[in-house]
Amino acid sequence: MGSVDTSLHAHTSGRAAVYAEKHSVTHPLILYGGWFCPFVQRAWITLHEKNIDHQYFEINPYKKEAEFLALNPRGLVPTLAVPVDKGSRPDQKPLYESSVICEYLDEVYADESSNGPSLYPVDAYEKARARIWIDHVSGKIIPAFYRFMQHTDAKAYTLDEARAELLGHLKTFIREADPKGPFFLGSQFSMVDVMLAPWLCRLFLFDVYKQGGLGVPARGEGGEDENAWNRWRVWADAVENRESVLDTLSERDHYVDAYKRYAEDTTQSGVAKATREGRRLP
Ligand SMILES: N[C@@H](CCC(=O)N[C@@H](CS)C(=O)NCC(=O)O)C(=O)O
Repeated sequence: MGSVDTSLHAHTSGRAAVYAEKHSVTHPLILYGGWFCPFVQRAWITLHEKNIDHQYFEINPYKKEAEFLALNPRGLVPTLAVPVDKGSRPDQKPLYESSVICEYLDEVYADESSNGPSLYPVDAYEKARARIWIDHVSGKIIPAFYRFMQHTDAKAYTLDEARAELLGHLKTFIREADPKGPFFLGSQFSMVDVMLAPWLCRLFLFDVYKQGGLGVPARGEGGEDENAWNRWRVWADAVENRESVLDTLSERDHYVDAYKRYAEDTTQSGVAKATREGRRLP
């Protein structure tokens, strides 16, 4: 994979280090993660929200150890090792794909007294509608995030086009949010919020790395989009300050270091390569 992505800070830091340490003891439910990875943070937030006992195991997915590949042939984090009772011998089976992991955790850990409410609405229509916006996050917002982050002068599209694409998808998203808020579905934090939260926490990187920054207009300067951006600020503030989000974040400077290779478009990560080649993200 080259030295590019293996020079990452090796461990969680800040509040994520505290949370990881609390979950460092051997447990049959194991989350294999990388502190920098937004897909991992989705799974981590879900574990935290639902108060699920587990072990967090930090790995560098760019160094594909045989043991890790045996669990997840795709060699990606997050990977979840799930306990399965095979008669007398407890065993583990792997699960991967962040959205699949989150859905699984929500479904299996459903004891309201210890796990709290489901992260999905109970009503079938509302649940299906939540999935539309989860799909919008994964299929539209996230690919646009990487196209913007990996923009260089060598691209066939301009920086302004990349920025407009991301902002357009964010506006479409927030216009569908419950107007009262603060979360997407209203007063309850839900899976829609979980799915976008990690990238929300990384939006500051556009101000660090891209000329003109993220480009969300300041209050009062949103023109015809003023209401949408005001609603965006309410959502962003509520999600960024959610305990489960704060507890799964490392130090800002470490993200700045980790995303330099994305901003310069030199990283060899699967996500970056797919973005470069115009393919669907892994
Ligand atoms: N679709 C996957 C994406 C996971 C992913 O791309 N993880 C990255 C880290 S952020 C990874 O493991 N990369 C290793 C590689 O690209 O070789 C998910 O949602 O879980």
